[in-house]
Amino acid sequence: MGRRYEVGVIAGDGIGPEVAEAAIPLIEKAAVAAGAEIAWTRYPWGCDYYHEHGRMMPADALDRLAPLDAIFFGAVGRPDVPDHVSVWELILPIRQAFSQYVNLRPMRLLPGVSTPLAGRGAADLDMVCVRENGEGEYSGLGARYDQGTPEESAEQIGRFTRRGIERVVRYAFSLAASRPRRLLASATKSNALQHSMVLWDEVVREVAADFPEVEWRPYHVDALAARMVTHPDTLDVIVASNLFGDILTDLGAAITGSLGLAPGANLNPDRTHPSMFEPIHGSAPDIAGRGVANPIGAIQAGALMLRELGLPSAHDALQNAVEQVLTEGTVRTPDLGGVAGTSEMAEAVAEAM
Ligand code: GGG
Repeated sequence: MGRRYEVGVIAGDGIGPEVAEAAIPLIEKAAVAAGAEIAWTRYPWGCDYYHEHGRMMPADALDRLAPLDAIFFGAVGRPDVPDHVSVWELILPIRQAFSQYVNLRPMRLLPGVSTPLAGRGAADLDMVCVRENGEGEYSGLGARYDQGTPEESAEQIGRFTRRGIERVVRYAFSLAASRPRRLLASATKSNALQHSMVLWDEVVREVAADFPEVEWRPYHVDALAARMVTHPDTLDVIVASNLFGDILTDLGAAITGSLGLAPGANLNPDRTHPSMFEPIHGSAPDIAGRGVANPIGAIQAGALMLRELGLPSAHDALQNAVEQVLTEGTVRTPDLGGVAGTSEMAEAVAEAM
């Protein structure tokens, strides 16, 4: 047996545990076939933990996660805990503390999956969003004032640093340079956000000078959202701030078939701390507990994890199996128009491996 990897699992809430537990045996199988071993440690953190302990994860959670090779995350949030509490006490602190400043979200139309954009040049839809993942609109800065009075107001500060923009934009340009089309779209809104997005545009222009081989242009984020629907075939790599990237990638998932298919990787490119891998969907309380959630987003997140851990053949085996099952089209979860359950879908992928 080759290298042993320590992976922490935070399955979280709602459909998180259902899709994470369906994906884990497949990730394990792919790793073992590549001669590696994964030791999984499960952390029961999330909304149940919150009700028992008054917090989403323990005070020493980050210390316990820090030595791991990777974190595999399910989903966070439930109607009985305010969303801003669950998200701000679990997933966002991990991203920030571990400098996971790149949120990589591929948006590719997989074989056998239909897009609501049929006939709009979407046949070869293959985009990837590099979302800034630690600052911007999700810096957590701001306050409520004069609560309960007619003068009540709230401020949410989007804090962008030159360093924070520069590192994620550089990652995005490098990625674009490595892809066949070498295109990069930068999501901005500098006509209205006259401080933060003007800095964003300046830094993008500076970094672009180091990548003359990449054809790039800025788009106001509203125009970019429209372009994703009208001309998705003209887009390749998209670099976006935290909030813009969050929104654009849900749109990207919708036009590539289903939110249930979409994977995400919260990357620490400097490898000073573990990266974290998750399906991009949330906890979906409306279908939680029914065993019908699509596990493909979690399985593809697992494939990204294997690639980042240095197991490209394991990534390919898992990814090819997913694509084979989708191409055959006989096993489909309800989000893809079928009747298969979570475990049936995962079993089909296992058989295809
Ligand atoms: N599987 C990830 C998840 O549960 N996401 C919930 C969510 O909305 N997170 C906020 C974010 O991605 O920024």
